[in-house]
Amino acid sequence: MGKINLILIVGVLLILAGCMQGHDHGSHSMEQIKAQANVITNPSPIQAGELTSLTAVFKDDKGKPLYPLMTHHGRKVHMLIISEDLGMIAHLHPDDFNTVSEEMELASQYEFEFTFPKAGKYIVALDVMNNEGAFSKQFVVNVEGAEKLSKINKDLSTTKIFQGFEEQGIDRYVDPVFVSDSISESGYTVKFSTDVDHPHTHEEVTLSYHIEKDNVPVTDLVPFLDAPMHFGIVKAGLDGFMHTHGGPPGMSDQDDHDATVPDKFGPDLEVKVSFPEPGLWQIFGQIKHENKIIFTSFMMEVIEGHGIGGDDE
Ligand SMILES: [Cu+2]
Repeated sequence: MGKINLILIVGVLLILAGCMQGHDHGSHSMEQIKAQANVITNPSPIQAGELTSLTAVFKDDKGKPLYPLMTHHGRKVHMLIISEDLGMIAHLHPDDFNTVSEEMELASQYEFEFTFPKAGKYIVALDVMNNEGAFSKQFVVNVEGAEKLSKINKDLSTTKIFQGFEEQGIDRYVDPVFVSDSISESGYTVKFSTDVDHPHTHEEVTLSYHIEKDNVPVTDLVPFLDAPMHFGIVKAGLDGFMHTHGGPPGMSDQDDHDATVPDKFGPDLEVKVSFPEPGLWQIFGQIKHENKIIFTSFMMEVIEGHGIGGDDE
């Protein structure tokens, strides 16, 4: 009897964990399916500066390989890696490294490669979708090595210059991007603003971006992986994460896979989000201009709201 109760409790806890993940997609969350994911790294533990293979394994709620996965935003499996100092991001897909074979798809096992630059903690966030809905899962991995990640540099500035990185194949850029190092003369000036001065938790906030190059508004941004703008939004401490998409004003709801994506747009972009937890959040954005991929990064402080937590619809 006691054993059965324990199993029930564990079951309920797992379902609760699943529900919490359902809120990871911000204000416009898609239907979240029940599934499981795991990441196997080689070497394990991961060593800084050493090429690491990461294998993501997806299972349905019955423990069978999660198959077939649907292409969303140009790829079947998306991985974002962000360092605990909030200074580094990478956005990877299995197809960036190898042709995804039918065997891999049937087993729902997908391989990635990455060299973690320094020792410390990183969030590894996975996103997949099938015809029933979306599934998101995050892991925090610990990387060993002599050179450690630095502390978070709290920087609430709202105008920054970001470099464009030449794509390595169409919509492919697999190297770590250090946002603090990306200030350069030839960069893009990005102005960040929000429609509320002090965002509260569970409150819809519009984050707006204005992009210029050499003092001229950029009006010919192009979609990157089937969305005008991609976002990886992570909380200091790596205990909160959202992966979402934005677009030109009026077309910012880009999480629906039937959303219209314009061919050319700019200089203004926005995304609507709702933060589940108070704290310091880093908002990484990704846009594309010509053959360059631009990673933006701004910091925001979110304060506890008055509403009842939990439901951010
Ligand atoms: Cu992706």
